[in-house]
Amino acid sequence: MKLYKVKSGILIEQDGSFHLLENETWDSFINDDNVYRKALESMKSHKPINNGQSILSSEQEAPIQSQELWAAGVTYIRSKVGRQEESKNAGGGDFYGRVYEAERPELFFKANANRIVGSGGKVRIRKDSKWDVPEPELTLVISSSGKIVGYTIGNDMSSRSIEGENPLYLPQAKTYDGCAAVGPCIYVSKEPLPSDTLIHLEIKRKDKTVFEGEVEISQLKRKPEELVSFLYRECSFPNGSLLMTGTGIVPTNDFTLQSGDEITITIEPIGTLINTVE
Ligand code: DO4
Ligand code: MG
Repeated sequence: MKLYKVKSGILIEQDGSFHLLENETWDSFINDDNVYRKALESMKSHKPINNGQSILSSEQEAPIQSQELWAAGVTYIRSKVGRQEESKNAGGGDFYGRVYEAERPELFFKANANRIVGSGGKVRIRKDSKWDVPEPELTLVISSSGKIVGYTIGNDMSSRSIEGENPLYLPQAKTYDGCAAVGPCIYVSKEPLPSDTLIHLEIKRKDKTVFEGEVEISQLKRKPEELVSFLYRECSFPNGSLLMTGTGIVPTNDFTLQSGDEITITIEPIGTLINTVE
């Protein structure tokens, strides 16, 4: 079942049928350990509507309100290797290898809603950056109690030139206006996503594919619950949180994003997140 944040409320989609909840706020609906069951019950008490698709095309927003967006790093071997290469002249190579093996994962604060766009929005590259990539990441939706209640798709936009110059510049490489996209919806289900779930990234420039890659979430070095337990150790989240689980797709070192590029990330059964670079 898919939950969309739209201007007029919350739009539920299941098997092509849409139900609009106009009197619900995103924060209280999503921050619930039983959101799947609650959504099923809401579908029974709200008649199906026939203009769901048109509401989606005109009213869709990023599926986040007061939640903080955090991110995990170096959780796939490809991210470790890519970062060791980009920081080899800065003496940072060793840190990435160590965090990949360590018990404690890398977790960092990414953004709150005002720096995030939804599907169809424009992500940005920093003016003081020369080497930029999207990072397509399975993103967990977590309640205040620390339960994973759903999934969305995230793009953790990253400056490789700034992080590669010195890993201590990570917050500047990662957090700036338009630094992340999440969406298009929150996928909720009774069961967790299967381990053969694929993350697919395509980058198009003037209608031509300039990069394409794919990774299975079975390649994730850590369990989603392990990442959540570290995140919730000493931080409380009164409205719940979103946690990007790291990238397993890093374009080759000769690739950098350009203004106008279209970034498409697909994770079925969640859907597709599409953004252009401003
Ligand atoms: O270590 C820096 C950030 C890592 C990251 O964002 C990732 O692996 O996805
Ligand atoms: Mg990342």
